[in-house]
Amino acid sequence: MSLIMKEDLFEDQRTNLRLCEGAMWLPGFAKSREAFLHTALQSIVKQAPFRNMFTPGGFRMSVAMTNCGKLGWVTDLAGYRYEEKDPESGLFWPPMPPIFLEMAQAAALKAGFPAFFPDACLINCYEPGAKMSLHQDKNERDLSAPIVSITLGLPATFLFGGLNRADPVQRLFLIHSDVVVWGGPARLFYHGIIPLKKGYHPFWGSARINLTFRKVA
Ligand code: MD6
Ligand code: FE
Repeated sequence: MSLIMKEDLFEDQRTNLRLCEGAMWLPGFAKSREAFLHTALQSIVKQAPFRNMFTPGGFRMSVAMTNCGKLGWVTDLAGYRYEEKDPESGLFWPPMPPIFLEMAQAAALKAGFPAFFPDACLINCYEPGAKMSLHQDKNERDLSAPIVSITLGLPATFLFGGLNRADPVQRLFLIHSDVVVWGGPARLFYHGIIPLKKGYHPFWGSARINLTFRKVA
């Protein structure tokens, strides 16, 4: 937390944007840490590979997922929930790497949430065509904490609505290293991702990786 990196000070031209009370878009915030994030992610995926889980309704999700941290988000025919162990391996989820935690806390602080202690990090992998329908994140017991969301690799159009599914949505074009912080009165707002377009990122290849940090328990 005490190490200030140059790239954090001389960020690109896009400026931080408050989307509404409680939600903030921090363009390029993860840039200076991308190599560390990449290395840490590779070791997580070795222990707990990406997999396409099933919704309670029996549909296979187009987004492949894994987790790190004390708790991991899972879904199957029994429902959505958090589990301490990876149901595929029976092992605890890999621990949250210090670089992940430091990044999430720095972003939360910037958005006005000074004491963020996430116990879960859901890692989403989108290949072209993968999407996330409008949903609310409401499986977390502690709704006072924000969610910190990081985009790596290919860009995606993020839909950001309101408290009701039918509320109008804003469309945000999130690119590599953008961070969105989401809490307070916006914590339960509907959101989603439109089908990913094909592309190639020199460092991350042909997929979009999204890390979302949550305080669950
Ligand atoms: C994604 N993100 O960006 C999906 N949820 O791929 C989410 O579902 C999400 O970005 C809560 C808060 C921020 C998010
Ligand atoms: Fe979500």
